[in-house]
Amino acid sequence: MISQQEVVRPFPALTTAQRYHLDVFGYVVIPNLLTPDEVGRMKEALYKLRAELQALPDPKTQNVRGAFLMINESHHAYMGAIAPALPALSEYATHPRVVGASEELLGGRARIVEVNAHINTKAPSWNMGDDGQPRFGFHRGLASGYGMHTKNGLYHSNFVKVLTNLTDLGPDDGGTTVIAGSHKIEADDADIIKAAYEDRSLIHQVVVPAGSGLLFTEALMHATGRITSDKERVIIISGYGEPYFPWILMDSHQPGYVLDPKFIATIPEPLRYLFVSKGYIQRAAQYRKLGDPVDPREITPIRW
Ligand SMILES: O=C(O)CCC(=O)C(=O)O
Repeated sequence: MISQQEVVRPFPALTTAQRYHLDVFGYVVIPNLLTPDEVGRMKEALYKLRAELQALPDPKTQNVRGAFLMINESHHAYMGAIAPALPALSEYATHPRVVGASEELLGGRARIVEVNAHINTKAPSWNMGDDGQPRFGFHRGLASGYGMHTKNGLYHSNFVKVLTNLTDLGPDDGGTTVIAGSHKIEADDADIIKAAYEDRSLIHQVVVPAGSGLLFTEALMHATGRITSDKERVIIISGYGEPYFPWILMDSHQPGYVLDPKFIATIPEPLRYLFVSKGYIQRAAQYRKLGDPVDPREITPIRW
């Protein structure tokens, strides 16, 4: 069981239908994961952080309270390690509904391993196939069959993400694309991508209102979607692993980065376990059955 000294989060976090969808396709969209107020505060924080980062003399090698720019182009800012930079961003990664969703797929206690965000608009050019259809940068952080197990017939993964769109995503607004069911296919990635381009119904795209969360296992092949509208897309992503996972540094030009002890000192005690590992075997395994009802509690997040 998960200790009561830790922040309360919903379990099960998904309805039976959402859990079924997650198992079949490797992802599920959770509507209203964030409230409109949370969406507004987190979006404002991302704009503030982008401005601070872009004002640095050398944004490629310098950071703002640990956060740094991985892509800095006029149509695309990709910010990494953002959780410690501003309270609203720490709030995202530790939000009970976000963490609860990740823990359901992990099958136990989560640890934050990365927190990133994209602010992007239509790209000046896009890779198109010979068939005239767009290509995507499909990738995954786990090989299929690795880091997974089943319990009560349900799929669990030791590296999962919750990606929440802070702007509405219509069909032309670049919602994340995934290759449905690829988390279970132990074939070459290139062959899976080939299959998806041959039959585009295998490629699912997120088309949802702001505040919706995409929960997926990193064994699922996924990619940024193509924006063809004039709208800006803002998304925030947190990655969770088993408690013994490290905080992942996603950029080699900032070697040796670790969480700042000054930031660690500000973490509210019930959220500490999400950032700071207590040891190796701290999974606190927790499993549902498919038919178990979703936890109905409204849990108030801790404000930073
Ligand atoms: O930009 C997106 O929609 C997908 C982000 C992504 O590929 C990732 O988090 O690995």
